[in-house]
Amino acid sequence: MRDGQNSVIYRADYQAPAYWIDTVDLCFDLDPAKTRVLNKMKLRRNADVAPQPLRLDGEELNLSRVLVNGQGTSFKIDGGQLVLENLPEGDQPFELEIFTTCAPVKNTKLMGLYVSNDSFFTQCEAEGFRRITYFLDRPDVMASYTVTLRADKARYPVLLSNGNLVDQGKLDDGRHFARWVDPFRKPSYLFALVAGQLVCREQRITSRAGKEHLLQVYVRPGDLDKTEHAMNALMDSVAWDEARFGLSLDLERFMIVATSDFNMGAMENKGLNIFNTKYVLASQATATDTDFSNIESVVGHEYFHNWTGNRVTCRDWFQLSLKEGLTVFRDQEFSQDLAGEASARAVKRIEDVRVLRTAQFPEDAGPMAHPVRPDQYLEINNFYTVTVYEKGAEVVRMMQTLVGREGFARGMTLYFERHDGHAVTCDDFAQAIADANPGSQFEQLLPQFKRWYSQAGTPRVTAVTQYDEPTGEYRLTLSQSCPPTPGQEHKEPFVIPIGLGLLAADGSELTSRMHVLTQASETLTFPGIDGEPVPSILRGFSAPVILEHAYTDAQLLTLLAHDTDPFNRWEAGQRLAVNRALAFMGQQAMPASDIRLDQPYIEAMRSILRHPTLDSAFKELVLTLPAETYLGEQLQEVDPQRVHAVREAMRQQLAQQLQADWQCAFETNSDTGGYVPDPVSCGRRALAGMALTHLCLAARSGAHSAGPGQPDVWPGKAYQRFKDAANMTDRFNALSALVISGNELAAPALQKFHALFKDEPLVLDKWFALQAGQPDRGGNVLPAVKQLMNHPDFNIRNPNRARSVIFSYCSANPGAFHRPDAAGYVFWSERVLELDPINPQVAARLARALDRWKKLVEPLRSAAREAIARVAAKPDLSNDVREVVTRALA
Ligand code: 0A1
Ligand code: ZN
Repeated sequence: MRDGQNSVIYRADYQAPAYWIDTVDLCFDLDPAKTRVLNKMKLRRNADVAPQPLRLDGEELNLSRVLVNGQGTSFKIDGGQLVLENLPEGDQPFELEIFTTCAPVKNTKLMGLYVSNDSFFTQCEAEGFRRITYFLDRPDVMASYTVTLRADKARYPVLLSNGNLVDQGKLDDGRHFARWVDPFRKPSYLFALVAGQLVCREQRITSRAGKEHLLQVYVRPGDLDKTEHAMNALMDSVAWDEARFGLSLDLERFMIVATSDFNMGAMENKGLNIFNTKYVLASQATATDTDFSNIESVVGHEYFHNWTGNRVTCRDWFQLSLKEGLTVFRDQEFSQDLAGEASARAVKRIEDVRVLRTAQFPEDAGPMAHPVRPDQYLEINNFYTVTVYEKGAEVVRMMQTLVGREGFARGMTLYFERHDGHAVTCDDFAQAIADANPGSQFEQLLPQFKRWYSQAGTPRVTAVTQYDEPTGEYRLTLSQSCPPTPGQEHKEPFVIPIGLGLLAADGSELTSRMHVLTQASETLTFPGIDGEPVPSILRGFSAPVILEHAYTDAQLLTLLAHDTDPFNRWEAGQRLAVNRALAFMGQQAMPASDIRLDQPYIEAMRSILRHPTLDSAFKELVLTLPAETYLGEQLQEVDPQRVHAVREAMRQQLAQQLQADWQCAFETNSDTGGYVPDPVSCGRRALAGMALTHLCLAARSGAHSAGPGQPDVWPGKAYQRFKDAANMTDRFNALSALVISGNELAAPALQKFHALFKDEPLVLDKWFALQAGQPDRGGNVLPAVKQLMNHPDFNIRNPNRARSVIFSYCSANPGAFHRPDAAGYVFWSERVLELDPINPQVAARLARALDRWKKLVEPLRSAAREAIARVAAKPDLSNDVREVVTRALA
């Protein structure tokens, strides 16, 4: 029988804990096969709750002894929980001592205490602590921790836990110990320990407040030269939180430790953040600009959790967005502030919105749709979602938009005044923002605004305009609706801040303002407008909604050329592309090779590419066609191979028609000098890489500049650049250009790349991912993926490696995955079932690759349903996978 609950948990059922745990004294004898854990706790009854037995959570533990106030006691194990009925009566504190063992080396789920590369790591969020010892493993039970670690000194020279090191020394038999005391009370999910052969980069800093702190980044020996960027990001994070929100580092020592076996990106354990190596290690030779930028935001994210998550935590897991939405918002703001210039901030904003629209919108329209504050779950690990994180961040962003930056900062201050040291709810946060802004529109609208927390689904805003020539009156009617989602048929109107502007036909700006839409439909009137204007609606993507407006091509071209709002300028280009893609897809009979892009569109793209003052990064975003998943979402019924073919054909057209312009873009952007991952040089490298891909694509068609009949120079140039590149961004972009264009030089380049980086796991992940994600040519990708799984460097137990091959194919390569012969789906179901007993969290993420199966055209739809049903039919599935497939079939 599986440990733990097998039934759905409801938010409405929340009850305060029957006991409090005040102190925890943990002693670990670390051994991979059998680690002994002695857990001494001081508990007391919660006087506000009716007397009841103590039920402590536990999972995969071997229990040896239980003592209450030093005496043996009776107990039972019920559904994995340790139940104690004969406890001292009254509200006097009592001592509970529990001795258990566990087997870290057998822990393939990477939850609780596990071994990676002969070092020990822990992961306790959300419910991993119960795999270490019996406990009230819920975030509203906050205790003070003392931790003693004992281990073989030669094998595990570094022993770390949360807080401050108070003692260390030698033991018998070559063992040693370290004792750590965390000065802050915390929930069990923030507990961490690390033990192993590690080295660290150190930095002493003095905060604005004049306090001294020690920052450390721990990695495996040999990786130290890849920690500078993470350390810089950490120092920037400390300075930023002080400057922007007045929040200082509250610990003498702050540690980051990297592990190559990790289910997610990173974890904010108090004072001892544990990171996936992917978000720590970077050198110009091994990491791309994107890696550098991700490291900056993940380091920031985890650091900012120290206040938003750790000092103030969640009452229960339904409130997850309280810490995650807010902390994503904070890391997005951090990255924008570091980017500096307005145009670089806009680029970051567009990138964030792109993630929201390509990943969160589909989630919100599919079987796993849930509110930012969910109402129920079977497995909480399934709710670390783009909805809780990214949509949650948009909800916080709208609050800031509505009360202004200063008003929002005041709200944050009030939030910490009220709730520091407590476990609270999303309502508490929203209330603090409102109360700090008395008399504001936000305060008045608070109850309605909170629907963003309770109602799932992406709202649609429809804009209809009317211009009355004789009077010069322009009317804009905005209407909102929200489609039904599982369990929520009917939706009430949201509070939707809508950034608005009007442009004259010549592109000059006539007016701009923020309108707050609260009704189902509202009409705004603009008097005295001379000539029909072009509306720029939802500027800056001021709300996470789908905007529907029947823009004409002419209007979109005006916006693309002139809008003062960079987001809407980019958006106009995307709309032009979406309209064309949809038109081509409507012409079912037309072979993709016959697709021709019209001159006005080509010219618009040319003028962006040739623009004398626009940033390279912005150009790259505009020239990037909307993602296949985004295009698929615009359709009633999706044939992913057709979507892929149409998008590829459009890209091929851009490659051919703009060949001279790509060449110019490449030449002016290809030399960025000494490597610095700043926004300007990153943008230039991105555009140069894009240009190279298009030039290689154009070469494929034979329409090359060298003239008919002559071999084209660009694949050769790409190969040369691949070989000579001084940084991974240029090298990988050149390699991708060859792979994407299907050039014969791709094979030798891939071989060389592997030989160069065979000892760099994170680079090998890129090598695997590039091949599993390559454009399909006659069904060649699935056999390649199967071969990659037989490669000696493949290991399904390592989440990064599994993601780089299996997810890159199933989740990120729709054109290759959705095969008419259903072989992609068969592969998917086999991998989900293979992964589930190893690591249910990773399996459940993979299971979501078929979330949108109901939208597929036949026969794909039936084949996908069958594959999901095959997974669902397997007895003894984890809760994680069971929840995903049951919802998919509902
Ligand atoms: N709180 C972390 C995310 C996280 C959640 C669960 C994990 O368990 C495998 C790990 C990390 C964050 O937001 O960064
Ligand atoms: Zn987080």
